[in-house]
Amino acid sequence: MPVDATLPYDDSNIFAKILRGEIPCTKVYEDDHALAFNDISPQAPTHILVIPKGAYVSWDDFSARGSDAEIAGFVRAVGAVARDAGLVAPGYRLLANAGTHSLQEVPHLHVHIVAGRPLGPLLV
Ligand code: IU
Repeated sequence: MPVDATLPYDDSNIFAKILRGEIPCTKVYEDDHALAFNDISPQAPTHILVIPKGAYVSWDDFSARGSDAEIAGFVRAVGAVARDAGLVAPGYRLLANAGTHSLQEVPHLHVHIVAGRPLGPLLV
């Protein structure tokens, strides 16, 4: 069921548990501000999720409450993951769902990095 992204952050969500080390993930990157791991149900040959370490539901929540250091660190981390995965030349897509209409399922901000095949136009 899609999340109501207007609700306060709920630290029982699965990505909060991954951040606390309570649930394993296939980690591909970690620094002070971000953790990146392979999506459990990949939609493309490369499908990585990048999450901030802070407790934020969505991009708009992060941009409102996150510190400049957290935001800059997270944006840099997303780019580093794309570079480290060798995605710059073939190209990749970033996507972040927020709220009911987007079908956001996990109420902790996550940026999808999808790549590894031609992705087609972004039309829904
Ligand atoms: P969404 O943007 O909230 O719809 O995306 C959630 C993603 O989290 C989706 O692609 C799931 O496959 C992925 N995921 C995961 O990688 N590990 C999990 O334990 C769960 C969901 I639950």
